[in-house]
Order: sequence, then structure tokens, then C-alpha cells
Amino acid sequence: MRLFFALWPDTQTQHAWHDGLAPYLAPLGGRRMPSANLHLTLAFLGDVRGDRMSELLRLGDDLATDALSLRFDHLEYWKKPGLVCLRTADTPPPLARLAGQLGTGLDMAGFAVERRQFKPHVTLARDVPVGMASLPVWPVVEWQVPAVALVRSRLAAGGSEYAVLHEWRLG
Ligand code: 2AM
Repeated sequence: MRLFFALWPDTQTQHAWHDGLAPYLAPLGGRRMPSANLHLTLAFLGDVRGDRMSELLRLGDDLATDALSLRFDHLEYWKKPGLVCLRTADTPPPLARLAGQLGTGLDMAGFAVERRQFKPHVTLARDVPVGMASLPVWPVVEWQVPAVALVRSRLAAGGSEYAVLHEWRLG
């Protein structure tokens, strides 16, 4: 199973982002992510054996569940993967703590997690052909994060399909 941990919006929030940000994305081309796919990845695990699920659930149980609110204020184009994403102005300490705690826990349990710097983002479009400078979003998008989720990713004909396997509520 291809798994990852993410901050997962409720359906209403996913729709609000999808529709509210459409005017910024329409001129850029590429492939819009469907609203049900919008999320913020904390740690991507890749392929995990089914019998390791209980370890991941225990790890999730140990996470700090402090309230977390984020403020997204701009879009960025990432040239190499060709994606456009929604970005926070900074990484607030509770988010850094959560991502750090998760990374350490996964490391100690022997899961291979990527070592690249954590850059909180919500991917909005892929295969975007032409770059753009950072684009301010107004009004800024405020988000009270409801939950951390363990999510399964499946590659389907129409793109990735995600299924939330377990959620830990925050706040
Ligand atoms: P991305 O949106 O920046 O591509 C599910 O694939 C989620 O895990 C996506 O949000 C994706 O981030 C993230 N992810 C991080 N590393 C990945 C990798 N090596 N392969 C696929 N997805 C990855």
C-alpha cells in the first residue's frame, strides 16, 4: 500500500479551495487536482507492507493534537515537478513540531522517509507548462486544521485516488 500522513480538510473546505482558487489557476493551464484530492502532506511513506499498519496507527496515537491554524497567502510554481501549489507564509511552530515528531517517529520505527526540507503546500495543479512568479492570494486562506490523517494513494486511470484510512482530530 502506498501511504502518507497528511493534514486533511473537510469536504466543504476542499470545495471552497477548489472553487475559490479557480480564477488564479485557469490562466495557467495544466491539470487541476479534483477537490477531493486537496490536502497537505506531512510525510510520504511510499509502499508499506500491510502488516505495518498497526505501527503507523500507534505512531499517530502518540502525536501532539494541539489546535493548529494555517494561513495560506500565495501560490507558487515549482518548475521541476511542474506543479502549482498553495503555500503558507511560514511554518508555524505547532506545524513544525507535528511534522518533526512524525518524522522522528517514522525514522525510529525504521520507515524510509524523505530527507528533503519540509515545505508545507497543497498541490492544486500538475503538468503546468509555463512558470509564473509567486502569486499573492487575496483574501488569504485561513484554515483551522481539523485532523491529521493516514491516507492510502492509488494510481487510477484518471490520476491518484486517495482514501483516508484513519484520522486523529486536532484541538
Ligand atoms: P506533491 O503534491 O508535492 O506531489 C501523495 O502522493 C502526496 O504525497 C502528495 O501530496 C505528494 O506531494 C506527496 N509526496 C511527497 N513525496 C512524494 C513522492 N516521492 N512520490 C509521490 N508523492 C509524494
